[in-house]
Amino acid sequence: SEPTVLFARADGVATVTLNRPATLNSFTVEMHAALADALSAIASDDTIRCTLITGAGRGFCAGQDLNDRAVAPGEDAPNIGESIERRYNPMVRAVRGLRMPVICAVNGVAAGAGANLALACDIVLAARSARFIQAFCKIGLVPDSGGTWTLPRLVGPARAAALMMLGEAVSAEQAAEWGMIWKAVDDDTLMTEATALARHLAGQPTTGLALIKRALAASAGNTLDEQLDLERDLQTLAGGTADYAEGVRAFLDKRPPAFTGR
Ligand code: T3D
Repeated sequence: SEPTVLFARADGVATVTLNRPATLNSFTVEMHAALADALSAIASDDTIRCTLITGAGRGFCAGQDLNDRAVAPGEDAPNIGESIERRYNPMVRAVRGLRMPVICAVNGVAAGAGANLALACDIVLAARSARFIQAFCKIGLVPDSGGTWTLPRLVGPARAAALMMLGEAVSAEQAAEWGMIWKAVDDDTLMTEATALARHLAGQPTTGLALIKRALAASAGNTLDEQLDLERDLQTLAGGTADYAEGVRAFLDKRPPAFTGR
């Protein structure tokens, strides 16, 4: 049968494609395992300097496959907290933990954990026809996959509360206007734009970008004083990289830099 996740590496870019298009790439145990394998292969391959996540078919990801969640009357409720602990939380930690930029190309509807997987990525591009839906409330659940952390930080608490309690769809353009994502782009150019961006990032100072990622992640829980100290420490590391030396040399030589990622 078809793999539930497609994984390709080229030009320093790993492309991960969720591949259960008949159910809008909703998550099964099998797809979670395949995605976890892909993310761990990426984490241990230092030739990969950018990751691109997208979906096959007309949707990006519709969250948990609800076919696996039907409960007959009288039957015990499944312990879905265990599914969060074993699958959704490790997925978000793996994406956030990658030491490189992670781009999400949201090719179509992103609902439930699918929406929040996208929001866990560093740079999100969405096709103009894509929608973001915090669908959880409609079936009695709480937004997961980090959504209650990312969404209020991205769009503010007022919009986050309404989106999470109403489950209304947000268009790609609205999402970009609100700062939930980086950009809405035409459907037919999404993948060319996302791939070009991924290739560009794969040629940039990868260690420096990883340090930027650390600074951004820490800023959510830090005071300005703590963040200033962290910036000093991260800049110390950045200043020791070969790419920094090359960046300065190339600037002074008036030539394009050749970064190695180190
Ligand atoms: O359980 C745990 O482990 C806890 C974790 C929870 C994480 C979660 O993500 S909970 C939230 C689960 N997701 C949803 O509630 C979203 C359900 N889907 C929808 O609301 C709609 O499908 C969409 C708004 C995403 C898209 O609507 P539309 O009209 O564009 O497409 P559609 O016709 O509804 O869907 C197309 C097909 O995909 C359809 O199948 P069919 O009729 O062609 O055979 C539909 O049933 C299927 N599909 C879509 N989403 C899911 C799904 N099948 C199973 N599970 C889904 N989540």
